[in-house]
Amino acid sequence: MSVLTIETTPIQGQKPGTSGLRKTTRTFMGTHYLENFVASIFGAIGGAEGKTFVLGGDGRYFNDRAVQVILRMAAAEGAARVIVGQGGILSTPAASNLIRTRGTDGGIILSASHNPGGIDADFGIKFNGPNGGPAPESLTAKMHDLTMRIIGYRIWEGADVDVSSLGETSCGEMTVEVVDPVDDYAELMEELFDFSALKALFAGGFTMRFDAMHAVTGPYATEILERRLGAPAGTVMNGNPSPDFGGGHPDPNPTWAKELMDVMMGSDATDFGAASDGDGDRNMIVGKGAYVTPSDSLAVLAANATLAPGYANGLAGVARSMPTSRAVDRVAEALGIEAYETPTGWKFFGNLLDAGKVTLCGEESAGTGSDHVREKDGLWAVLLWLNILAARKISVAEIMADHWTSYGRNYYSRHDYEAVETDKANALLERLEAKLSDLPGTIVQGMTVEAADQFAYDDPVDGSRSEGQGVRVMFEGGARIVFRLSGTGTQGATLRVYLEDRVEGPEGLDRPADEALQTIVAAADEIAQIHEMTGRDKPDVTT
Ligand code: G16
Repeated sequence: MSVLTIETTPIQGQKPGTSGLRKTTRTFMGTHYLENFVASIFGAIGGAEGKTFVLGGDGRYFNDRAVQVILRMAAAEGAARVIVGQGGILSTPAASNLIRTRGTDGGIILSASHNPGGIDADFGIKFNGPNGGPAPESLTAKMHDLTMRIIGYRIWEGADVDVSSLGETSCGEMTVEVVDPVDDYAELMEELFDFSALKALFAGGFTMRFDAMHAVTGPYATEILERRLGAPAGTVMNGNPSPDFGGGHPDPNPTWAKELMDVMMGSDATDFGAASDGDGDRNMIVGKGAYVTPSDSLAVLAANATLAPGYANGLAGVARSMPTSRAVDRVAEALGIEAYETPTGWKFFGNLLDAGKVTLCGEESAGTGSDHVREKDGLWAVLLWLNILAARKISVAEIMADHWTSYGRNYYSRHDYEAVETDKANALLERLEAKLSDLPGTIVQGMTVEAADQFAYDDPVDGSRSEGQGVRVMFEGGARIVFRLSGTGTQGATLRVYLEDRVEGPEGLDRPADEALQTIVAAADEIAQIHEMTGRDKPDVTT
């Protein structure tokens, strides 16, 4: 075996964000870019010698080349075995599952999630630890530090490894095991959910559309929904994955999953609609004429989880990211379980899940999941919804109405201002932070500010502290606005404004969200002077 040592120099900006390192595809294709980061991953985890890893990605442009580079680097570093999804493909939750069930030393996942794919779009890479979850901040900081000091990396010189056929092959002295990307994951779903009830549901004429958005969940959804559960062919739409996601933006929200939304809001709506993103960890839920916000979805899943066999013994606790609406807190209160509030980023749920403090977690960014893996899981959320619908035998709209009657409603929306000049976005937040201490007691759009702060999180398991996680402005009566910059964008800065208002009921529970939130939207602009500071009249995306 011939191992080459290649000289390199540090490349600026290889700092992992909310979820790994995400940059434009062309950046990743640049000389030494991928290699420097992969070498830094191996360095940060104390080397690859004798270790076993999982490797796969969402199939976006450059996935295939990156897989070959990583295999050769792992071989050069003395890794014992790499388990690769056939064709280099693994959805993020399926990768997390394999890392756990095969007892590996972690895995490398190639994805920029919901960001578009293609040579002129985005690529990404992240490392998940032996628990199957995204590397914590302490580890990503080490990776970044190593990228700043790297002088060389090792790579095995040889032909491409054939990852198109199932079975074992090798790369130098390292074993490469090519596995079916769907099998293990589909089996896990069968353990968690009542597949007989779901089969009976579809056999009884229940209709649904699952929009795979030309992304990685196509084969997973087709196998589970159409083959194992007997949903009619055509239930899965846009089910053929493509390297540029059919030229689309694989983000399951009403803006980007418009094709599905049009179906669900039209006269031919099916009973249930759902979508998933580039790497299969996000989900969107929509009923006939009824869009369910991710925050409400988390609350409904928490309130009804025991209807699924995998959760029949109840929930240990729940967790949500700070900007996620507090709807699930009400459910936790009623169930008498703890509700944790973490910073944005699935990695923050890992410790809580590992310590058995929570069973379900979720985020406003269309992510929900449980302790079955250590990632959010799009299809899992869809199957839990289906299990609930099969058990309760009422529509999505009826479930929502019932939920709001029992727990009150947290009207919620997120406004995104994308590709804002970084300086302007930073200035907006700095200005806001500077006036935080003056805000309490002031009246904005007729509402009194109760408290305002910059969110910091003390991890109850390992005691680590994460600061600067978003500006919160809380109003008397339960309304709240959160401002933060996205950690996943690749162009300029994305300003996210999270808007929430609380209605106890019984009146006022069924208003259109944009109407119910008008005053909060105006308050956000008044407090942050979004228009003045960014020059933007309206958000680019509203979820
Ligand atoms: C990632 C993280 C999520 C986070 C989301 C949005 O999701 O895993 O925890 O909520 O990004 O983050 P931001 O607001 O910083 O852009 P994904 O699906 O992109 O991996």
